[in-house]
Amino acid sequence: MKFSNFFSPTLKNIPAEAEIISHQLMIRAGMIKQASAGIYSWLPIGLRVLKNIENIVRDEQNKAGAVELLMPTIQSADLWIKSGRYNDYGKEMLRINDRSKREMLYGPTNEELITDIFQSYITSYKDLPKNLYHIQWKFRDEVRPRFGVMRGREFLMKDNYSFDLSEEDAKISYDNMFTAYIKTFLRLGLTPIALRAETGPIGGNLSHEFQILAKTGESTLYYDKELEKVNTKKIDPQKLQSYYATVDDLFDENECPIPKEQLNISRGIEVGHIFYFGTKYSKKLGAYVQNNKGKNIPVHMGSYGIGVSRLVGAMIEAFHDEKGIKWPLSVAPFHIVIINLMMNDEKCEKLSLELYNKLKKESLEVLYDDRDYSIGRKLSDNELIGIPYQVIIGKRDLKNNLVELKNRFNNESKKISPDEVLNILLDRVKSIL
Ligand code: 5CA
Repeated sequence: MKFSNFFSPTLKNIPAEAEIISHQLMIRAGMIKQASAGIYSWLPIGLRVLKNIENIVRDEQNKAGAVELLMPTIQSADLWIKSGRYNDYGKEMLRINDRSKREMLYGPTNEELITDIFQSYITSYKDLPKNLYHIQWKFRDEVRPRFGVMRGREFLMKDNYSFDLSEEDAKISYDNMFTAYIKTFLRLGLTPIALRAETGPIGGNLSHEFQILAKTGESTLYYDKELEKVNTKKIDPQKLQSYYATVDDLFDENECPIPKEQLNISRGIEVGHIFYFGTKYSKKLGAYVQNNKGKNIPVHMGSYGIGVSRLVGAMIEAFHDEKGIKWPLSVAPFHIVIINLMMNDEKCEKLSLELYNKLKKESLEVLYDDRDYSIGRKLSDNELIGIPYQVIIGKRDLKNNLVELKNRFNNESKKISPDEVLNILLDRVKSIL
């Protein structure tokens, strides 16, 4: 992609409405534009990152044995009236009337719809267990949308729903998702802490939140210090769940089972939340299967959510410096940016295009910054956007057959020959594809 043909509007000044760094950087780097309170357009750079994160989340779900489908954003109120949540959900639910005055809603979550799909087709224990998911936009009319995509009104969520014959089996599904969540967040380069949590409007009595440590997080976490040291290479969900770790709503100083010296209190961003709620929805919506004795029993269910669009903000909170964003290669909008500092120099232009074409041929995502802007503007824009590898081509160095290769993630840079640059990039970037 040539930058001159691309659309990536950067801003120099910090937007007044953005309180936290990730929100500021997302606006300044041209990732999102607010359409109305808590509702955003995703501009090209933002969309690329969102899709990359979505694909990692999807890949880990598929590896864990979950099966993808797609349910609509707009739902009929009927199933929600049956489950009893149409009134319970209150003002957070966006209610709409269609032209025939039928009551519709923009889905804040999908327990009802998926349970209805399940009960339409599955009637025997022989078809269990099942774990179905989708990645779809949700709408919650939050009282206080804030921090950009962190607490939006419209946001992208990955949500799955598990169906099992018994509580015992359902706990196996729960632990399987617990493990998949830890793997997903580690793969994104984040450090997740899993904590016991409130179940709220989803229901049930077993639930864990997955939080990323960040000073700007909205939740306060109370957890055993040991949790940060647990070896996550071999994830043991039972062991991780055995440590004391809880969110503020459930914390009681007088009932805390571990000594004060062992307790860490930190702020965090909730990036995932899992629930086991037994037969709450299956009984109301008729999701029964025949067991091996021919008896009809309601299935045991769990639901599991990851805030995909929230993760974009959470990752920026984790990966930035004073100049801008530092994307890990795995989710970066492009792998490499070639920055030609001298657009009117024939040699700079020739080499830039040559490298651009060679790297593109190897299926790498390359941006060629061919804009007719000042050197300062081009360099600062690229620091802000945070593409992990910068190849900086200038007239003076090129006389000595040198170009600069900068790693934006650790800010190390060196001047080497164009051939060496090519070898290094092919080696490093290809190894992660
Ligand atoms: N049905 C369940 C699990 S699928 C559910 O809806 N869980 S939830 O309410 O906890 O949401 C799941 C995840 O979506 C949260 O952990 C959070 O990361 C994300 N999320 C929730 N509300 C918002 C919001 N307003 N803006 C951005 N992300 C959100």
